[in-house]
Amino acid sequence: MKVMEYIEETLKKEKMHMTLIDPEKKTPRESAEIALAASRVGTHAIMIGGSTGLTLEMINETIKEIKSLVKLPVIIFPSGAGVLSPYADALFFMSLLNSNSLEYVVRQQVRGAPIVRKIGIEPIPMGYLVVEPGMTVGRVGQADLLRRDRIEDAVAYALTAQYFGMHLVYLEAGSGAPEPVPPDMIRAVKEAIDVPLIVGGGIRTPQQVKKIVDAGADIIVTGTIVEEVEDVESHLGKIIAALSP
Ligand code: 1GP
Repeated sequence: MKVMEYIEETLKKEKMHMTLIDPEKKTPRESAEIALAASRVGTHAIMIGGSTGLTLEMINETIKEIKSLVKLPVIIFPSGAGVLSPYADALFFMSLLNSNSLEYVVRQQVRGAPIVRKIGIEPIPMGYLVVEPGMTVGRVGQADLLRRDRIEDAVAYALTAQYFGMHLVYLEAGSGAPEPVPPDMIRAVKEAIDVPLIVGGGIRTPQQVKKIVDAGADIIVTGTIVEEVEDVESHLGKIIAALSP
């Protein structure tokens, strides 16, 4: 089954959680152990990415190690065209639609497209929208940050992603953000679009997950918490349990 089909089929039954791992912050073995712990408590997919300093070799080694321990789909969450690994199952073929730089809207994608074709991984077209404060990805991606109080802007960008034919919309507050994307913004975007909505950045507690899911997010992404906590299973278990009504 293709990864996008797996996402669509899973969303018919339940909300989803994806675990983001940054190969720059952990050894391949540590990353694989985090992925294994996350899989034991029900995460639905492993995303691999980071905003800075990643090499293809680090990504390849990390994905190989993860694949040796877990059966979940591994999806590349790319910072650019240089990180497209043949060992992954899929790639978020994404455009940072509210970037001021064409580099992140389309040029990296133009560089990556022939590589995607050559290595044969599944591209999943996704509109990526960076909301204040944006953190590293906002800065590196030269985002014209979506203001937290300008909900209509987020709705307009999300609709643009859908009308371009993108299969997913991702509302991103930035990794390590002090607060996740506001629930009112999530609610308004979800009401406007028909494609699944991913929300990530700054999600640390089950209470936040509940608010985000109640507002209409279909998929939540957490990264930082698995890097910081000792007991990934226990912490992530509570986060994932909060997805269910
Ligand atoms: C970043 O949305 C993801 O791209 C995850 O953010 O690291 O804050 O969980 P955190």
